[in-house]
Amino acid sequence: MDAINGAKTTTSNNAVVTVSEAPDTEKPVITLQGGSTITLTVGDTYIEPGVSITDNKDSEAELQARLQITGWNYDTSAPGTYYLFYNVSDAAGNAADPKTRTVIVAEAPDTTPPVITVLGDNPATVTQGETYIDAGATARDDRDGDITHKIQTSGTVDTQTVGSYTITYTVSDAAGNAASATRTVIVEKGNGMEKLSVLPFTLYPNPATSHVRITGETPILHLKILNLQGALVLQTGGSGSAEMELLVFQLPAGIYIVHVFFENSFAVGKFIKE
Ligand SMILES: [Ca+2]
Ligand SMILES: [Ca+2]
Repeated sequence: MDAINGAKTTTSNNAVVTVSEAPDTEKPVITLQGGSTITLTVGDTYIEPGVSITDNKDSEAELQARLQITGWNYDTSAPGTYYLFYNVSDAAGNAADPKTRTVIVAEAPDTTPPVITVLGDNPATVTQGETYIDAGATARDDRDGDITHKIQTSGTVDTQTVGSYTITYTVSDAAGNAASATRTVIVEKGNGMEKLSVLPFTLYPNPATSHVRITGETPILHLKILNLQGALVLQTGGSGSAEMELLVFQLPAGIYIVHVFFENSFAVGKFIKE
């Protein structure tokens, strides 16, 4: 019996015997080529690796012609997980077990470093002996957004020494792309005088820890102490004498400006609280 050409008629002893082929009930088998999961990057072109199909009767070429691929439309413009479904039936109508391929379209890797914005003046200047307060920087990344909190700041400014200093800000995004920016800080020479006015008065000890004694030549009416931001931190009336002692132990360490009000005159001094 010829199994390939279906029914065959043979003649024997003048009798006609017709042998019918058993109906095809065997379904084709689909095998995915290229793996059941394919990973791409956004913007990549999907290339269908195809399938192989076997069947007990139909040729692969016939089955490939009847293969149906449905599901995903091959659009790789958006990241996501997509599915392709493979179906085929043989000529006798036996459907293969469908196969599914998963296509993962991954976001393109982050290769763009963050951008650091240095706030305030650059270069910044500070007078010798005064406190330098850095204005800081912000950082934004194309993927991570605001990553200001991840900025590392390095460098020091010795405000006691005239010169040029560099503050360096560095930051990396989650993918490890690094950025850095710098600020130049110039410590300028001050007037070199501890007392800003020419009115004679002394201020000691300086630096101070617990108290400051101020001695003028005329009675002191009252005193004000301001911080370098100009905020009044201490105020007191005078004692009627040319000498006063101020308790400063409660002040945070730093540099302070003293306004001394004498009769008919005014003077300004500066001291360091340790
Ligand atoms: Ca079949
Ligand atoms: Ca980035």
